[in-house]
Amino acid sequence: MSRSPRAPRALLLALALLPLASGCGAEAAPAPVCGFTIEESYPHDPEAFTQGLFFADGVLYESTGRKGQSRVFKRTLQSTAPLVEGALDPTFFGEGSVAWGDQVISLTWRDGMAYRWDRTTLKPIKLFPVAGEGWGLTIHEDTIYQSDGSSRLTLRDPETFASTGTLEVTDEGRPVARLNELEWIDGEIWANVWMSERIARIDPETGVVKSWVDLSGLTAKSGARTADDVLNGIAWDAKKDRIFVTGKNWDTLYQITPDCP
Ligand SMILES: [Ca+2]
Repeated sequence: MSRSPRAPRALLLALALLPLASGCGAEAAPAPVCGFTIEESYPHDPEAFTQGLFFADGVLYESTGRKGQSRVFKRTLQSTAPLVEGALDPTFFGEGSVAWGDQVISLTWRDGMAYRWDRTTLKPIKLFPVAGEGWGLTIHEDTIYQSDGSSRLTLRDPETFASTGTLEVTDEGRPVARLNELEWIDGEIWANVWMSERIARIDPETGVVKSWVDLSGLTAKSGARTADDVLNGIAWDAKKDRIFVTGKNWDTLYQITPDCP
């Protein structure tokens, strides 16, 4: 009887690779996918092409896109009517926004400019250049996190808007691209992924996705009319620990609770 000399060699190779393979697998396991519960539903302006959303001062702040329709405004949970609003230059396409001190800072998509607004009146204070694409913004203490449609978040100094670092976001060891609207929620960065119904819950130290919130079905439920009408808004009321989500031109804003802790 003759045995193929290749078999033992292949077996040895497989055995040699086994610890490495299992080690990698353990480190890069896919993040769990969780469902959600709708706690409350509130109205959302179906004409608002939502690009930024956050909750502060007891109200919602929203920033919207599209040239000629881009604005930042405050509204209550119960009504879509703006309490106060500011309009961007009509040639600009508005994007994400964040509050810092007595200001609101908002991005434009590909116009290379960003705004500082008076937090109370939403009158523009300053227009300043920012390189690259602007997508989402959120803030924790003195660090602003900005997305640009890639898998990498840029950390910024809120006073100067200078970059202070980057955070590569990964799941299963692979980059998670198209990160869009952001929210700092209780020690995590939440980011919805453009053109999907998923929100990544990101470890802000490592960039690793800890879990996914799968909001499947919410877009259709929200009166989305076109393929552009995607999930794109996450806000957190830190005082009452309430999480809100909405989307571009959705007719509803939802308070949700993820099924994962
Ligand atoms: Ca947000």
